[in-house]
Amino acid sequence: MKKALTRQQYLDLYYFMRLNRAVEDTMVKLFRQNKIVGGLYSSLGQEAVSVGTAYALEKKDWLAPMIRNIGALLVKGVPPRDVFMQHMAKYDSPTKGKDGTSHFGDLENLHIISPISMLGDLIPVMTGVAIAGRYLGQKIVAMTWIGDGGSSTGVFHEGMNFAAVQKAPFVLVLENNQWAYSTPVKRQVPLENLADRAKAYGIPSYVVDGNDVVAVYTTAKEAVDGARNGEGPILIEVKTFRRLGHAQHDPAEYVPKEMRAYWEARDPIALYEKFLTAEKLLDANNKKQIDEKIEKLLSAERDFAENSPLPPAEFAAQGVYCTGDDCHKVAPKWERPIAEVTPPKSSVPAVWTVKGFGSGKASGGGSAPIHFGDTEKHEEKSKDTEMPEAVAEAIKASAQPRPVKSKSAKATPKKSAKPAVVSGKSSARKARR
Ligand SMILES: Cc1ncc(C[n+]2csc(CCOP(=O)(O)OP(=O)(O)O)c2C)c(N)n1
Ligand SMILES: [Mg+2]
Repeated sequence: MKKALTRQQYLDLYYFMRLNRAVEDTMVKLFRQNKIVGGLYSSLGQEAVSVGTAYALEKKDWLAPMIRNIGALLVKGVPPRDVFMQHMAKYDSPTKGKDGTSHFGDLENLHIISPISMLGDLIPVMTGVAIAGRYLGQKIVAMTWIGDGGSSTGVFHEGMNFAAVQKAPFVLVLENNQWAYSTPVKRQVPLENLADRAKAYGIPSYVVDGNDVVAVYTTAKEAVDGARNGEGPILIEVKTFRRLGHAQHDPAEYVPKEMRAYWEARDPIALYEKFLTAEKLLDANNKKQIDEKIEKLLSAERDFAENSPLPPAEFAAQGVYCTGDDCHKVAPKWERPIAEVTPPKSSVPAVWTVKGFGSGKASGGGSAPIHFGDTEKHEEKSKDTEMPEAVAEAIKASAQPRPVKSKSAKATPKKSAKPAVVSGKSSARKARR
């Protein structure tokens, strides 16, 4: 680990990793007390990924977490009580008790898009957020995460291709924790580095040690800066390990012992403490202060969550669907003159002209909508489209509108549409271990 950050940044990364772990430890206790509604997923051993990547974002940037990214929510500013209350389905939670995990967002202040359970679907959605931000002149970057398993869905590829061709300011963190449920990576992808998927879209990629928070942060920062500067989307593969089962129900006995031992010896928080101590950024006293700060905070947040009521039954049907302004205001926040991107400045001349269309006496002229009744008759006939006489007779007899022969509709584009070229700057780096 290289010393490249400010002391405050180093300590922030430490604090958020510790907070991430402590929030999840608290939820395991709540789960065992039967206070958690639904499943409970864990990011034990993956804290450096959520924290290091989200820490590279600015306040105005947007993120959408997956199940193992509670750390990213904490970095973005979500209070632990909201995470607890979501999992406990409490009335004061962001979804008012309508969800048992972290399916909540904050469009107004924190710029968080709610997770989507269908793996990969957040990729085109966040690409859309990134493009919308660019259109509105906001200079934002959008980020989301995907697992090794999720990177094999169709929508992953559609989304990445869309992001690449649009040069969207979008960063995708591919969290390779070696397992998708009980399937090891090698049994679902014939690649050593999942970052190589980026080559198919002509975008840059990185491979980074996901248990080294400084490496994760510095890589993510470079990616976020590049995306913000208009270089297009970037894929970061972080290599890490899912230390527990898929969720609380899964003892993960299928994980080889040696594999578990290897990664447990590389706990991201323990590794980072060693680094901070060696660099004289953390001593026993600072550590004690941080321990106490987290304990005090979580005890208050947990009390708040426990004291929040369950939702009253009569509210069950409310807030299920967005009902407009009384749900939330969705309005574009322009940060550039709207005239720059709206007609007449943005209007595009018609590309296609079709001889005869729109030139009839009742039409509005050359650019009028197609109006078959007024279309001039064209004499030439093409064998391919010529209608057999018997069919024509039958149509006439049934008084159907006169069919149009498309033979003379020679479409001439004014400008030839050039294929978009995306630079093939694929710079997969080896993991820095
Ligand atoms: C399209 C889709 N297929 C299947 C699932 C069910 N599912 C939920 S999580 C999961 C495993 C995901 O593994 P991975 O992407 O590696 O993420 P990890 O759990 O390791 O963080 C599956 C198959 C889903 N949610 N969406
Ligand atoms: Mg996985």
